[in-house]
Amino acid sequence: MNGKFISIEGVEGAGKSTQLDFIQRYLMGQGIQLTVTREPGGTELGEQIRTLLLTPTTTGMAVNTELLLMFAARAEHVAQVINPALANGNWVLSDRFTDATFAYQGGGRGIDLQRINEIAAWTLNGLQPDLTLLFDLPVEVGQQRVLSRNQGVDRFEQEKIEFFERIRACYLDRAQQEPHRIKIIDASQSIADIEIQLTNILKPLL
Ligand code: Z5A
Repeated sequence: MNGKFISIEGVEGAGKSTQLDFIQRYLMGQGIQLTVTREPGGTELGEQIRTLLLTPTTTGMAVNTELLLMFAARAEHVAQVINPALANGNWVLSDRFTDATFAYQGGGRGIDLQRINEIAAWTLNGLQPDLTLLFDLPVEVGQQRVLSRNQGVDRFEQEKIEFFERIRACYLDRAQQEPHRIKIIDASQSIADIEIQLTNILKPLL
């Protein structure tokens, strides 16, 4: 029997990485064999593409190049990691997947969503998460958290606030269109309260 595929999404600083650890501990504590991975990346080739995409010194990348690199990394990720793990009965937990492309390259960069749909259909052969956890919070709160983390910023994090507002709106729009798959987490709450929200969503899946 195939395992379940869960993705985690949200604007920067929403707390995905923080809660990824909690979700991992929770699911593994229930005896689930879990593959934890991320996008862009998750494979050797995908991690090289990630470096190209995130390095702040990569300047002037055409939006279509950005879109196609996201899908190139994803095609590799699906073929090498996600599909084999699911076929093996493992669950897969991915820090971002295709919803991020709709939000960032569609909402953020302004690429036609229909074009993204077509590339997704061609590349993914219908694969989509069984559950997507959308960490939602006001963009400024996420940005404050990233700044207080005191690490360098990547190529996306250099963008203006309006870029991230469009991304947030696109994510929320998708959640409204697919309420059964995409569950909104109020990421402005405390870490402990978010863990309760996550447990309430994950429990029925078990
Ligand atoms: N991207 C794209 O454009 N298209 C695509 O198709 C895909 C991706 C797949 C990947 O970056 C970038 O690629 C991403 C989108 C783009 N760009 N951006 N921006 P990533 O996913 O690796 O990085 P990120 O999204 O920027 O994640 P992040 O900045 O690391 O945020 P996070 O993981 O959501 O947050 P965190 O590290 O867990 O928390 C941030 C800080 O807040 C940290 O100090 C925590 O201790 C603190 N924190 C966490 N939770 C809380 C709560 N509840 N209260 C208070 N403080 C908290």
